[in-house]
Amino acid sequence: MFVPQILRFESLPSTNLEAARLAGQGAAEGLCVVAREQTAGRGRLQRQWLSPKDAGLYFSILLRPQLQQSDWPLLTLAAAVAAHDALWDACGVQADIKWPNDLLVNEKKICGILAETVETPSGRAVVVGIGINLTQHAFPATLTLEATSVETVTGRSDQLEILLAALLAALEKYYAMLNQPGGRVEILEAWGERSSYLEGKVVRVVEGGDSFVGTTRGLECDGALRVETADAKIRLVRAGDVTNLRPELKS
Ligand code: BT5
Repeated sequence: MFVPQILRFESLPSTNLEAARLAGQGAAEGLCVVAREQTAGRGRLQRQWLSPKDAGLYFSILLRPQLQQSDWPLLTLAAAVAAHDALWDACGVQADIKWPNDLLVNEKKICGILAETVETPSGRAVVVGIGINLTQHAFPATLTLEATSVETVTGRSDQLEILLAALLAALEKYYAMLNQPGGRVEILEAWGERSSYLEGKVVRVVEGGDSFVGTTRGLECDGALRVETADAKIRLVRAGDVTNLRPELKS
């Protein structure tokens, strides 16, 4: 369990960077950083997360997990489950989870999650950063092809505070679940119930310089995605990008 402590900023380069900086100064588990805009919002693999002013929730939380390091990937799955539930509870948005932790509506990204480990004087910690789009007016045209927002789905963009409250409640719930005996399995099940990517999805996987096509076949107990290739072999994906090759776009 953690006790949330929320620090709010008008503008930051990145809420993850600020949370990591404070972690280095000894900040406690549960420290949350929220900014109205990010000038250098970060995605995975040095990619960018567009974070225009008041257009989304830009949030990071510091965790100091007692879990075995090998279970830490489950933290990002738990964060995806929490963001999924928060979007539903606060905004009535039903999202799909794309492995490992993108949230999509109609195949477009509404939420991205970036978990980063940080070395601190009191041990290794994790900063989990979550970006949720509330509106996409300020996005360049190229991004509107791949991104969506709460406003595009529901017509409303004014739910930042209730979304934040729902996100904190859900993070507390699933973090506590993960820390209980048997919690790993429960998180994997919760993830599977919310993701169309669990089983039978034809995907392209890009991992480092490698790229292959296959069909998803569930998760390993550490959260790796099992993908069956044309030669009936199972490959385990731990760090790649996964794309649906047969999108069924709704209006
Ligand atoms: C992610 O990376 O999806 C992780 C994003 C995490 C953002 C949060 S915001 C709070 C915290 N502080 C940070 O600095 N970061 C975290 P990735 O899977 O690499 O996706 C990045 C890609 O998504 C980009 O290359 C674009 O194609 C696309 N993208 C950029 N901005 C977007 C947005 N606002 N909405 C949807 N897609 C976006």
